[in-house]
Amino acid sequence: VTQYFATWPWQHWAEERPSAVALSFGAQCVDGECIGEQRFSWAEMSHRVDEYAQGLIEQGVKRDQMIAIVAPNSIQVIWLILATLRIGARYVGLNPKNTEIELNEQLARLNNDYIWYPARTVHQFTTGKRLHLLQPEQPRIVPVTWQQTRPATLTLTSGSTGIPKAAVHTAENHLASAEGLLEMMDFGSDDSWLLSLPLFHISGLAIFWRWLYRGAKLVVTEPACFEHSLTMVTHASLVPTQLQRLLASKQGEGNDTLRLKQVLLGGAAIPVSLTDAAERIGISCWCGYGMTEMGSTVTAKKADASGGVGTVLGNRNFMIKDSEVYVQGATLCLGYYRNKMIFPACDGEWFATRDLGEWRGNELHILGRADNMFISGGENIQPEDVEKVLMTHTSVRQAFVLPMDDAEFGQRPIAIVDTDSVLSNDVIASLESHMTDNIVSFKRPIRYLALPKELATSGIKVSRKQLSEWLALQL
Ligand code: 4YB
Repeated sequence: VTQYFATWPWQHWAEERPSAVALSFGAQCVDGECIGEQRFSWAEMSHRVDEYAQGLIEQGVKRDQMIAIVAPNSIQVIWLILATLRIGARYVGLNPKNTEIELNEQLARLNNDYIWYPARTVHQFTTGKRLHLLQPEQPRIVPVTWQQTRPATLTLTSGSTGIPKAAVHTAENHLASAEGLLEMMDFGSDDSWLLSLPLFHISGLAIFWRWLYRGAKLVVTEPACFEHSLTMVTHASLVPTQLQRLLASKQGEGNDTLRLKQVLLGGAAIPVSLTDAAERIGISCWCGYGMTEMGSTVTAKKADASGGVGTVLGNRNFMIKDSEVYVQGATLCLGYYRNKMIFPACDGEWFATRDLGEWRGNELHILGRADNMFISGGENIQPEDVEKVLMTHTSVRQAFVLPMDDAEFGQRPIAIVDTDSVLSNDVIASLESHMTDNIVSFKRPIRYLALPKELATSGIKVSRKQLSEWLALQL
């Protein structure tokens, strides 16, 4: 077992490189100019974390208690997570876009001791005492030492049931994840990673831990300056739709304004056409495959002409059994938190991802999720298989295929698409002819519907469960 740090990672960097910039936040773009950027060095940051940690202690927070945060990314959330770790408490982030009812259900299951949310929040929360980000009245030493095996974070992940599970990770899990990824991808201590994904999702949390692991710079900006902030960093993590939007907005321009060296993609199938287009304007893409339980990325590669997700990173293992991907390693969570206990995430030594995979051309290929498969007229349809073909149509930005009950076939495929222009009859005809040319008849969608806006943007991933509930109302 690797002992990653002898003390809190930020204290380590504060000793090693006290004046190096650790954090940048608050930058806004006004008329193409970057104003208001604030910075903290590792030394300043380390001092601040101790203060906020004392502030939490003064409000009664104890070791091993749980602090829930319901907020979009912000500098406050970064301080709170650091302070939470500093006092040996546990952080869980919730998606503020959930409804008040959903959030209160999730909180009730977590049974969090404390809660923090921004002042402007309109929701009323029913679990946990409200916390504030405070500096202490009297400076005192925080009597907690760094222990990398202590449960540190809980990350909600929605399974097929829709009831999210809370994966518990230690700092050791997260640092092992960072270490393995950064063996493959260059991320030096002078580099900066944009906090481009939410801290309530593993993809955002993984950025946080890579930053601490390397002692590099973390850049936190308002969602409104997202595009501009990409010009201020060397690294970013993006889901494919974010990269697609970025490219669409840059159409015709080169990448002169982007310092961005490397983008790590993941979370969903990554079209080769997308990484090709990014590479053409000078953005190096990495394709990753991962999941919450494994502390994010499991396999990765530099983007190339094949649609695979590369090979396994250090500190993880994987195998394919009966077409399903199984994973294990030092990054695997301790288990799921329920009723004040932690239940193992797997039966034996391997975590069953429920993803279907294939080892081909010396790399892993993800074929889709086992739970998504359905049968139409006796033939198996893997929706992701059909979606991949839909996505090769030039005007399709995102595509989902879902089953619709059918008296004759049992179920038949329906497509829900996000297209560049309105989904007119002409566009549908063009999609149909594209499918006729490229996929066997039983897999061709029998209807096309436009992806509703509210579902396209409600989170980092479109939820199939929500899509199918929406679909049921359309037919
Ligand atoms: C995939 C997939 C792929 C996941 N092809 N299906 O740091 C990172 O690794 C990162 C960088 C940028 C964007 C996202 C990430 C992530 O962490 C993503 C991790 C994630 O999505 N976790 S999850 O628990 O919400 O979902 C996991 C599931 O997502 C997997 O089991 C797959 O079904 C799917 N998935 N990467 C195809 N490249």
